[in-house]
Amino acid sequence: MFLRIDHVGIACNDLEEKIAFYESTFGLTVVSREVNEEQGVREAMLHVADGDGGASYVQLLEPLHPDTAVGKFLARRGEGVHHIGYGVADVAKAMEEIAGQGVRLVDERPRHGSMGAAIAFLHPKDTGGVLTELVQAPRDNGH
Ligand code: V0V
Ligand code: CO
Repeated sequence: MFLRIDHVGIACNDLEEKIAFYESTFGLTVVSREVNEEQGVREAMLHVADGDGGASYVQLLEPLHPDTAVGKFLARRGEGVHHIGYGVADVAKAMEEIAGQGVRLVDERPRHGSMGAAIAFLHPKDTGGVLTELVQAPRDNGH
């Protein structure tokens, strides 16, 4: 079902500071920056590698407000790994198959994600404490 790890989402307090760290320490390059009001984040994608199943990224996430998914996470746990995003060919199909196994979906329908992707989250309480995201990249993205 999964084609690749599309991205690892990392919660941070200061996006620009963390971008500078990832660029200077690991030599990664920012390929996209977006504000996603629906998800309550300002985020940047940094390219890590290209594989057979498509590219993989680190996604740095800064909350737009304290009362958002990432804002609450930061208040409770501090900075660190927030979610894993897996690449899938068909997000609606993957949602249906996974829900059929009894895993709760956070989203009833796919949402708008970074770089034109269609995304959906699975509830961390049903996935061993790991917030899990399904990512269907757009066709023109080389995936
Ligand atoms: C919360 N919990 C987590 C968690 N966030 N566990 C593991 N990883 C996380 N990231 C746990 C938390 O410790 C609580 O456990 C419980 O879930 C309820 O937490 P809460 O703070 O009361 O929060 P809720 O219930 O209001 O919301 C939790 C969910 C929410 C997961 C439903 O964060 C959500 O809807 N997330 C999906 C959207 C999202 O994260 N968007 C930002 C990334 P205890 O203490 O009760 O045991 S946007 C993105 O990735 C984009 C745009 C992209 O990739 O393109
Ligand atoms: Co994500």
